[in-house]
Amino acid sequence: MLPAATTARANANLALVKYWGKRDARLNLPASGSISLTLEGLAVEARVAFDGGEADRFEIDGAPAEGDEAERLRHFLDVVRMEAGQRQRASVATRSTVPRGIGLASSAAAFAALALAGSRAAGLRLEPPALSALARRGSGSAARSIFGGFVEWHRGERPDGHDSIAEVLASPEHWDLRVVAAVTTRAPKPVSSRAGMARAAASPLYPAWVAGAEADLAEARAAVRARDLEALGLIAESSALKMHAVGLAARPPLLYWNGATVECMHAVWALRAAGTPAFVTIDAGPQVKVLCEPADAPRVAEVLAAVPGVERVLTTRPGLGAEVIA
Ligand code: 2P0
Repeated sequence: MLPAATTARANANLALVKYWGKRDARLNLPASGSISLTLEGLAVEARVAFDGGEADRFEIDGAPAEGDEAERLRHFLDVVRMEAGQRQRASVATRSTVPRGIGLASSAAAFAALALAGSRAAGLRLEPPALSALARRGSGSAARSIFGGFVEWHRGERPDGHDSIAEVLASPEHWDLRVVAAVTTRAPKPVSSRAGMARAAASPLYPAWVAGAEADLAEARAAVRARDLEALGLIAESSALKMHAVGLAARPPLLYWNGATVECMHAVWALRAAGTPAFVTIDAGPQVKVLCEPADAPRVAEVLAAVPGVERVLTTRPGLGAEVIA
């Protein structure tokens, strides 16, 4: 008899040293390691029950999932079933606490929550490293959202990926930073992260990107441990801009930014030149995230909100890892 439905919650994470490229696309094994900060309040809750029936059933924020989205969820459930050695079909419902359609709802939070809820509902009790490896199969960056605070996801060397798991670098309490996010569009992004990474791998700049990762990771690790905002901010900014440069040099080019994205960068750099330590990072989309001290967050938010094209500004802080909530 399988346990009843299980519900788990996981937060999104912001990469400070980016994951951008794979050494194995089927297993979501990264070409290099990455370091992230798990963010409070940008959560997905997932309820999973292996309750039999003819087929898996998926609901996302109250609406049935279809097409590629459903296929990706079904594939992930197959991975969970394989691990648990069982065949029952499941019903899955996810609910995002992030306002939908603002480009901050994250597959990392969703697959971390699904890995925890799904494995428990299938009768497995996985330790955090195994949970991280399972979440990675759904979405690479989900390996990091299993853990709270500052997290490193290791590239690993093994072809089976068992050593490509995330671990905690420092707890959320270690360093009370703020992340201020500027939403510059609500339109869905034209190129998914997965497709973007595949295109970037053919860029002439890709080998340099991969070759530089170890040095970036070492610098970021040391900055986190020392709570050195300037060191962490400069490496995070550099990692993000290098990631986007790889895409710019690809054919066809990959550019996730819009005009407001660029104006936000200039605004943050002007603020920094005037003495406020604030640092930009950008993921596979046009939103701008800024790292800063808690005391400076209101000023950073005000400056970003004044940039033409910025629709909304949100402030968040280090958050917890995945947990079972029901
Ligand atoms: C990151 N991103 O490190 C990087 C930076 C986006 C930009 O991880 O194909 O959804 O599922 O492994 O994890 C987004 O990619 O990609 C991502 P898959 P994922 O956060």
